[in-house]
Order: sequence, then structure tokens, then C-alpha cells
Amino acid sequence: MSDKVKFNRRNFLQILGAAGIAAGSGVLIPKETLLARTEKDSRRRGHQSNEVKPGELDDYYGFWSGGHSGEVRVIGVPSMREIKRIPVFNMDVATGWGITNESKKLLRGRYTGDTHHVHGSYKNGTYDGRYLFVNDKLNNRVARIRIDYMEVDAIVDIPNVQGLHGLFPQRYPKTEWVVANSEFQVPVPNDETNASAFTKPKQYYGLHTIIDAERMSIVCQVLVDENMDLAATDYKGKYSMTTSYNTEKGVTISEMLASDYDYMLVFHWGRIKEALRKGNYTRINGVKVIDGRKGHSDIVLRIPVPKNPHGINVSPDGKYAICSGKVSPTCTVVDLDLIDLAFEGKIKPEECIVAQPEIGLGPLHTTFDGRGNAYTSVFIDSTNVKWNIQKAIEAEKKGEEEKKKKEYIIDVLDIHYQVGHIMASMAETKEADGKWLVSLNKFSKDRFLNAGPVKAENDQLIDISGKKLRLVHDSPAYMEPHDCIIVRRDIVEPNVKDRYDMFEHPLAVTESGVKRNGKNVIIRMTSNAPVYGLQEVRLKKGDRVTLIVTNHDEISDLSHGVAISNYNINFVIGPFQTKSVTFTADKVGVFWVYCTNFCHALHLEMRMRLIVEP
Ligand code: K7E
Ligand code: CUA
Ligand code: CA
Repeated sequence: MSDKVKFNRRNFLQILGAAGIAAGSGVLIPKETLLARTEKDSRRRGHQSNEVKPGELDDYYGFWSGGHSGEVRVIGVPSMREIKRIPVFNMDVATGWGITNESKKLLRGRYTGDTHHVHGSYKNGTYDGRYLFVNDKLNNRVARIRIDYMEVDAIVDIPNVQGLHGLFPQRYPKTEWVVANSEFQVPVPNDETNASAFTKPKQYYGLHTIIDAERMSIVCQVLVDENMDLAATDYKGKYSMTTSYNTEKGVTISEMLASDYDYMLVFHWGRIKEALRKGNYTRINGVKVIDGRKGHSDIVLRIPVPKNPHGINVSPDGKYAICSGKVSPTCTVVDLDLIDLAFEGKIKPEECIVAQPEIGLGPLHTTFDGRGNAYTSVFIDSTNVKWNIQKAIEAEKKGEEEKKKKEYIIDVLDIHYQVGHIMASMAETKEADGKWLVSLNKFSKDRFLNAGPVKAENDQLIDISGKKLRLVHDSPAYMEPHDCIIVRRDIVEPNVKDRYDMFEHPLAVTESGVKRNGKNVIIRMTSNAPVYGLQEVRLKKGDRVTLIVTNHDEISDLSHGVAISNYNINFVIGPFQTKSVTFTADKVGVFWVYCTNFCHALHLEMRMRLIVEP
């Protein structure tokens, strides 16, 4: 049974009823007709369709993080079809990422990562379609993906931190900075010069790192006592924000849960710039570190929020930051227009809080529809909760009695099961359009064919165009995405290229040939379906070989593989792309170099001999 029929049970019954007469007279109604009618029916009732017919394209590009797979995935929304995997911190044989010299230079020997938060570059509060940024919580790096090639072009190491988690780009006027948080507090510096701090958790710190988005270098780090979990920026280019769940500086779970309150931290960018100008920083491992600890500077504002908050998200109108409670069943709504007053000491930090609606057990993340409603993922309850921000603020003003009525809650949808992040279409921009919502559920249990004890995640697609949330599709995801963004197609598509700019690569090969300099051999080779530019290359055992290959096929989608038998070398080059690999010819014999990517009727004949003589 298709999803559409399944989730429109009312429609289905209506159709069955209508079909009853026909069925009684012995006429079978084909399933297709039923589906078409369901479809028409749902449209008549004002539902948008999530069907993307063969040959049709999705309305949105979804960019998913891949968690411990270390990658980023491109998923079409609303079809939920996986279109591409972009290797980031992981080795990937399908492209040769981690195998070619170009990618090795970026990865520098570390072939695993843990990607959580992928976000696009911005201009005036919406995506500009140029870059994606993604964190590596494992090895503490930030990678940039250029959207035209959907490929990583820069990776920056973040020193002095561990558990690099929340990441968010500047939204206004454009992305010049990207901020990234350290979730784990550590001694700073964390090396032999500071060994006396190793056993003294009170001397562990968190750092809010600011990265130059164009140069992919570190601008500075702000040192705080707290840990920092998720990150957000405002829509005015004035602040970045984070949640902290370990203000206790605990090193055990019970210590981290000791206090009833933790913080939302706000970083004042104007004051950070001033500190940099005045030289109010120290250098630690080559990075400018500004002291943002309580009592040491006025750069950081600390707003108390209930026990161990998790997500922080800013509403598309730029007015509110919403911290999702995790251990507390509430969301905390902070009015961003009051932040300046709090920084100036005219009001107390807690006076920036304008509502604290009760949402459910285990609120983790919040997203928006651009119509004043928030949608919060609730982990323990396994729900997506739609609530109205203004109604929550009004109820707060009116007092406890009014709050108890919970009239701000508009709808509660059961999901399957245990949701982490939640994201609506364009929700992290001022152009939030309130059409689709994805619930990234950590458990799928009974929702798919049982493929063993370790199961897929379940990314559920939900129609939020109406008043009620309507579940329309279950989509298994290879573990484990954490977060995603859903970007309108017209923002991305015009920037995506069909072929590489050949001479962007300084080693692009225009003519095939072999050059020897003692033991160093450079093989330059073109590839043109179905032949390589060379038929045979002779090497001596122990030669240090660099193979550079350029794909000269300009036809869209025509990629070649380059694999060397028994040499563990395997990569793919797209139209007009150049890649290189360096290896030692340590095995003697005849080795076929062959194309691994089906490119031509004579693809199997596309090979050449490496003869390694003793
Ligand atoms: Cu909630 Cu890393 Cu954004 Cu996982 S984080 S869910
Ligand atoms: Cu070239 Cu297959
Ligand atoms: Ca805590």
C-alpha cells in the first residue's frame, strides 16, 4: 500500500466506498486509478502533493549531515530521494576522496569524522547558494563545500577545543564569519605545558570559535567557563548564541545535571571586534583567544535557562531565539530586541525571556513556518509539536492559569520514533515558507523491512501547509544524519555546474606523456571515452610515481574511473576534472590500469598497462 493511501485513511475509505458499487458489479478498479483519485482528492482538500513523478524534479535541495559517516548528503524534497553523497571527512572510493593527492592534502591523514550541522552561506538573511559549512565533532574541523561542484574545497582545523559541535554562519549582511562551539570543556592549552590542569576540571574551558568564511581561517576564539552545545546567529549581524548544558563544569553525568539552571550565552560581535582591535587577547596555539569568562569581560551575556537545554533556533522574523529544554519540558523564548539592554546592564539577563511554554517531555530542536508558528521535536514523547509563539508570549503575560490551558499548542503529531532534529523548508532563513517539515528520527524499529539489529534512521516528511501536521512519507536513512537544511531549488540550481573548469587545477593535462627524473616519474594522461591517452607505461621497482589524469570528455555526466590493480588506487574524474595520485611502484609485474565508471560501450576495453620491471 502506498504511503499516500495509508496516511489518508479517510480518503482511502471514501474511495473504497465509491468503488464498492463497481466492485460489486465485478469491475476491478486498478490501483493506479485509486492512487490518482486519492491524489486528486487530497489536492481538492487543499493538501499539497509530495509526489514527484518520474522525470520531474524536486522543489527543494535538502542537505543532510551524515553523523559518524563523516559525509554530507543531498536529498530531494519532497520526494526524499537521495541524490548524492558528498564525502567530507570520510574516505570515499566512488570519488577517490581520501585517495587522490588533492583530497589527502585537505584531510591530512584523518579519514573519519562526525558531521552534525550543515548550514548554507547567507546574504541578507537568506541562502546565497554559494557554500555549505559543516562541523566535525570528532577531529575538531570545519569544512566548506562549494555548491557549484558539490565538493569540499577547504577544511580548517580548530585548535584548543574538543567536541566541536554547534555551527552557524553569519546571516546578515552576508556570511563573513562562521561560529563553532566546543561541547567538551578541556584544559586550554591541552598539552604538556598545562599538565597541572589535567586533574582539575575547574580549569577546563569551552571556546566559541569564529572562522573567516572566505579565507577559512580562524579569526579568534572566545574563552568561557561553560560548555557550548548548539549555535545560532541573529538576523542583524550583531550576535551569535549558544546553549550550555554543563555550566557546572561537571565531568560526570550527575555533576552535569546538578544545577537547576544552565545558560544561553550571547556573544556580542561589536565587543569582540573591539577586543581584537585593542589587542585584548592572548595567543594560544597560534590563535587569538579573548577572555569571555564571567567577571573578566563584558563580551558574553548569560541568560539562565532551565536545566541542560539543547537546541537554539532563531525565528525567521529575527525576533526570538528559542532554546529547547531537553531535561525541562519547556522551550524558552528570548526576545532578541532586549539583548542590547541586557548587555548595557539596563535590564537583567533573565528579563530577556518573554515566554516559557510547556511543550512535552524532552524538547530538542525547534523550527518555523514563517507564519508565527514554531515546531519542536520532542524526543521522549516521540512527537512534533506545533505551537504559536505569540500565543505563548500572551499566555505568559496573563499568568499561570492561562498558561495551564496550553492554548498556544496547535497540533501534536506522533512520529516514529524518537526525534532529534526537525527542520522545515527554508526555516533557517527569513524566507521560511511553511511547506514541508522533516522529522529526523533516531529509531525506525518496525517501519521498514528488518535488516538486522542495527536499523536505519527514519526521516519522516510532514506536510505543514495546513493547520494540522500531516505525515506523508517515511524515508530510511543510513545512520546517522543529525540535522538538515531544506533549500529552495531556485537558489541552488543556477549555481550548479555540469563540468569542471579545467584550468582551475594547476596540473591539468593537455597532452599525455611520461617524464622521468631519476627515480621520480610523472605520468600525465588524458582520458577520452573509451581510451586513456597512454597505452603502456614502463616503470622500475622502487620508482616514486605521480599519476595525473584529466578527463577530456565535456559531455555532462560522463565520468571516468582510474584504478590500478593491486595498487589500492581508485578514483573517479568528472568532465574536465583533473586528479592526481602519488605512489611507490613496490610490486613487480604487469598491472592493468582500468576505468571503473561505466562510460561507453567499450568501457571494459578502457585500460592501459603499467609494467613494473625488477
Ligand atoms: Cu541534537 Cu549534534 Cu544538533 Cu544530534 S545534535 S540530534
Ligand atoms: Cu571510462 Cu569507463
Ligand atoms: Ca547542567
